Amino acid sequence: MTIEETGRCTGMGRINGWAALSGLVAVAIALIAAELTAALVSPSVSPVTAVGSTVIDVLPPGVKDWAIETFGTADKLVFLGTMFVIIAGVAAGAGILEYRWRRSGAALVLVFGLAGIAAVAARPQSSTAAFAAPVVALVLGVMLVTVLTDRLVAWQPRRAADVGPPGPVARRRFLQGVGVGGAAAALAGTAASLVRSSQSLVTQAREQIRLPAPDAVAGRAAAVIPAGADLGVDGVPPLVTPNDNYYRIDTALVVPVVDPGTWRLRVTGMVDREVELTFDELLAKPLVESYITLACVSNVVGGDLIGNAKWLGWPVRELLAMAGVQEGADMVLSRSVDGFTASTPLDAMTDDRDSLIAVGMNGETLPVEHGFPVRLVVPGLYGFVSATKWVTELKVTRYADDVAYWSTRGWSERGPVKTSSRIDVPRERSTVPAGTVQIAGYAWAQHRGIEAVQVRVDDGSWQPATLAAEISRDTWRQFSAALDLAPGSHTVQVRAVDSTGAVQVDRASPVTPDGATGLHTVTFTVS
Ligand SMILES: Nc1nc2c(c(=O)[nH]1)N[C@H]1C(S)=C(S)[C@@H](COP(=O)(O)O)O[C@H]1N2
Ligand SMILES: [Mo]
Repeated sequence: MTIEETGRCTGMGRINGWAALSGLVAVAIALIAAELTAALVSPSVSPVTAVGSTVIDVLPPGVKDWAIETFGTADKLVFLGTMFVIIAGVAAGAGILEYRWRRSGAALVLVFGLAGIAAVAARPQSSTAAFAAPVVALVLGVMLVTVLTDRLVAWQPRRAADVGPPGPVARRRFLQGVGVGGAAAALAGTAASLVRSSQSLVTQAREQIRLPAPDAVAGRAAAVIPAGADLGVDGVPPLVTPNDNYYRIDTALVVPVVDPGTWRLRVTGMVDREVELTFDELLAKPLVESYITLACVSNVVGGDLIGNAKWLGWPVRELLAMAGVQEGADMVLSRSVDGFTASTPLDAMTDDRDSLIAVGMNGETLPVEHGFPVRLVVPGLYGFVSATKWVTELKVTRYADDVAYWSTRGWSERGPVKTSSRIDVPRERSTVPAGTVQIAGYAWAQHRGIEAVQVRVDDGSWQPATLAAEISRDTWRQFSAALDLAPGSHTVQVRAVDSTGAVQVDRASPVTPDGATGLHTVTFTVS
């Protein structure tokens, strides 16, 4: 009996389809079972996120910068989507390979499984338990691609010698394998997401925290926002950014899960005595509440990677004083649970500014994506050199001895915020009615303060804008200017002057290595 006579042979294209499906189902079950395992035994590290995080860490800096600039806060979604497509491609490929050349597809899955184990090993948050998930993925993946291909070969033999049970029986066995596999994947996926949502254990812990009020000692409560701080121009984002709208930038593919009950902050390095602080001890300290505008170094001219919040925390300088900083130190390397580090000039953490070990944001416990339970906020510096979220260690050190995460990836080691300004209204390419046109937005030069804002229309002369009252020199400041403009197209520009008298740099330069310069320019039509 030849293969043709059995009527088994379908077109090669269709067989490839079935083979690809075997690979997809095998890898789907393997990865979903691994996610379930990770959710149960090591919530912060799963094979998929470990591989993703490792890729993010080793990606050429230019690619990351491009991704943040192009996709902004959606960068993680785009990244995960790309990963999904690549994994699906590899899985389908493994299925086809395994059908054509037995063991080759399984070998491919094995290699990816080993890569998963290596990635988990490379994650700073990994414990021994974290290895369970990639091992589960590897074993299941190799086994299932082999078993499903056995069944496919029995139904669609490649050689006469392969022929096993009669066609319809073999077909049923293969389809059953794929179907049961798909159902198992769906079930495991549901279980994993249920477990994940109970990781709301940390969310629950967060909700139960009652933050103390700032200390009653004079100077520890937040400044009262002066009446004239908000000019009330329509279309200008709120002076204090709601937590839900606050920009989020970090390298964490999944938000680190940190239990406040076991969280510790250690002060190490060039100190007289190492200090270890628990969350309860931190809450018992005399806390300060302060409005601070935090900006990302990746914020392009006119961009929105900037926000202003009322932060509650304990001054870093008081913790450093407890530890006793030694002669010769000039930097604090702060470290997060996920391995991210930032290098902050020691001065900025020992002078009188409100550099905070923050636990609260706008009257709420720190949201998880903004660093729960504890993060740093330092007035005057870009986030990448100061605002470590999920912070667990402050190492007092020297720039000569230690380098932070971004400084090894093309960014500078220091990052004072550059004097900048942004026009929020009118919007680019909008049309506004004839008459008096309101130009309004924000200017910022954290810790120096804004002294003046000027606008100009159609390359005319600079004219002073109205400045809103300032909350403090650590926050952004609104401006507005009412201009009479003739109908037609107009271009408006803005520039700020900081309290040292320095005028905002008008020459355009990119965000790397230490923040963009240039003037925000908006073109609109008066009708
Ligand atoms: N652990 C950790 N902390 C981090 C980062 C990070 O990648 N990981 N990114 C920093 C950068 S670049 C910025 S701009 C701020 C952003 O803080 P936000 O997301 O709360 O706005 O966090 C900083 N803290
Ligand atoms: Mo940033």
